[in-house]
Amino acid sequence: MVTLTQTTTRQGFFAPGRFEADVFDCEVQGGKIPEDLNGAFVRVGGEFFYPSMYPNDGGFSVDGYISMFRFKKGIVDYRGRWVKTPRWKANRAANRQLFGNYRNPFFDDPSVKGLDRTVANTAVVAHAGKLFALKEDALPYEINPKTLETIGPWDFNGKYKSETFTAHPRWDPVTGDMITYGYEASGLLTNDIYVCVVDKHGNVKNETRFKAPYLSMMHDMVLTEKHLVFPMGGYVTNMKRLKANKVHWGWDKSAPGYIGILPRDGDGKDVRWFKTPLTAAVHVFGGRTVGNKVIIEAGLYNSNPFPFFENTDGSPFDPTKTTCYLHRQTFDLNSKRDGFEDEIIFSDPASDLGKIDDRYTGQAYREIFTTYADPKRPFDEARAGNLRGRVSNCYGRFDLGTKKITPLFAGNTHSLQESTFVPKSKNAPEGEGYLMGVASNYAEMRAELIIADAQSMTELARVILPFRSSAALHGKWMGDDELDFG
Ligand code: V55
Ligand code: FE
Repeated sequence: MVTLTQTTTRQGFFAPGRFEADVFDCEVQGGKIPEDLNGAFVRVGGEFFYPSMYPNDGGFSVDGYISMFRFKKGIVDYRGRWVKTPRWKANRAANRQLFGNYRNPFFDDPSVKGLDRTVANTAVVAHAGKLFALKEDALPYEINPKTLETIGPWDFNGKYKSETFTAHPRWDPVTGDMITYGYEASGLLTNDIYVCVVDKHGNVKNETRFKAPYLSMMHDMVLTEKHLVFPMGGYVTNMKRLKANKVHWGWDKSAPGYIGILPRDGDGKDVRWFKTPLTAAVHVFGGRTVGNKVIIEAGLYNSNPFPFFENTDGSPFDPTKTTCYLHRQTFDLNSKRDGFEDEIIFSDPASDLGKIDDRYTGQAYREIFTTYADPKRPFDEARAGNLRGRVSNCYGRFDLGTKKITPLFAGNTHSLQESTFVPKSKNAPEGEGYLMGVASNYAEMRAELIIADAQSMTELARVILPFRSSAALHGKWMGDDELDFG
């Protein structure tokens, strides 16, 4: 029996869904589905099966739920399944939550000691014909792309030598190599980072290790033609925290921020650390190496944006300090200093859910697709509730050359999730293709997939689901040439 605790973040539109779904030939409004879209928009996020064991657990322990909009010749089918990790299966067998707080194994039910605790709820990737659901505390979980049923963890034939794997690996667009890493690579509270290159056939071809200045979250990285760039800092953990039944990370605003730069043709000992007064880096969009300079672009918060990672000094969470701006950071590898240039290149608040056209990873790109909140747009509070100013109501194509943003407004009862870019063809110019993403329609209590022309940012069609699909986090377009969706 389940008792679902009603917290403010789990009510109304955000109440747990508790079902798996198949919807064939989905309703489409406003236009036709382009017939050259063949593949699937695959997303993963959290959907509570059993709520957390402890009240301070927060949003990152929610059971992973993978879903896809499968496009075939102008018809879209939807499918949603929980990621059936050992944790999910153990909970189902016991009919209750057996696992304690986020990345803290010490207060789990004794029956699950030693079991993989991951919920695989953060991101999806396709590589060498396999589909994976990812979370940074464990190995990738392989998923059957036809059924979305879970196959199990994948260690690359025993060749991947870390207990963890990032939610945000990158691809070399020239070689098709996947460049990936894991932090806390040797297990709980270890401070080593493992970097691994997997070739386009799925074979590990290169690896190295290094240590961070201190153990902190390293959620994302940048790949350039010559370097890997790892921002970190602010999030701290230790045995004392874990033994006190706290979630893995606390936020220490006095801790320095660091950016590690590793030459791709080098070894872990060649990493160079730059230092910064703290800003919270969660996602980084892209970057490039130009001569002796490494340049990255990212949406950076002034402070920790996650209320469930509490301040270590005991002060309350301050939502006014979490505004996100688009930054450009320039690191001079010739300089002897550990400082660097940091410029805000777009001074309206954005979100850190930005994407470039993946084919330009590591190269000079011109466009970033972001999700953002425009407070000047209308919001229908009578129909959609008291959420004015708290919804991401626009997608934007941000042009780094002109510094102009071309918006797409989702509607006056909507809030947008992350978008994905789909090139029109393999060789289409940068940014020519489609942008798609899911909008939560709070008035109609349903999810709507928006499909737009990525250049004009005009809407082409909207796929309507007859229910809420609340909490997906990261998603990706995966073409029929990448995966066999059946
Ligand atoms: C993030 C999300 C996670 C996580 C660590 O968005 C970092 C950042 C959904 O889980 O475990
Ligand atoms: Fe992420």
